[in-house]
Amino acid sequence: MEDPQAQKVSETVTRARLKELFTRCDTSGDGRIDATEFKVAYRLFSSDDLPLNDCAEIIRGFDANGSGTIEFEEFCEALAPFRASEKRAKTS
Ligand SMILES: [Ca+2]
Repeated sequence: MEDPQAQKVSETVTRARLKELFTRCDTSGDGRIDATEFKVAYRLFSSDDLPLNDCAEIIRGFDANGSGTIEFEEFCEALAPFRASEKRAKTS
């Protein structure tokens, strides 16, 4: 049985890291990542230049509420698969 306290702490740390990442992407600081900000962030993390249309397409895939931008909660959802694999890597 997992220690619920430890689990809660690691969850908080992960969200804090996600928030930090999100803030870095959200250069305008309005709490949303639009296609232009995504393009800049993508180039920063992958050093690939993605066309703005492709950025908008990717955002549409994550954009659960149809706002055309990625909000923090959507950002967390989008990165959930990576968080899961991070957890697996730690326990194995
Ligand atoms: Ca923004």
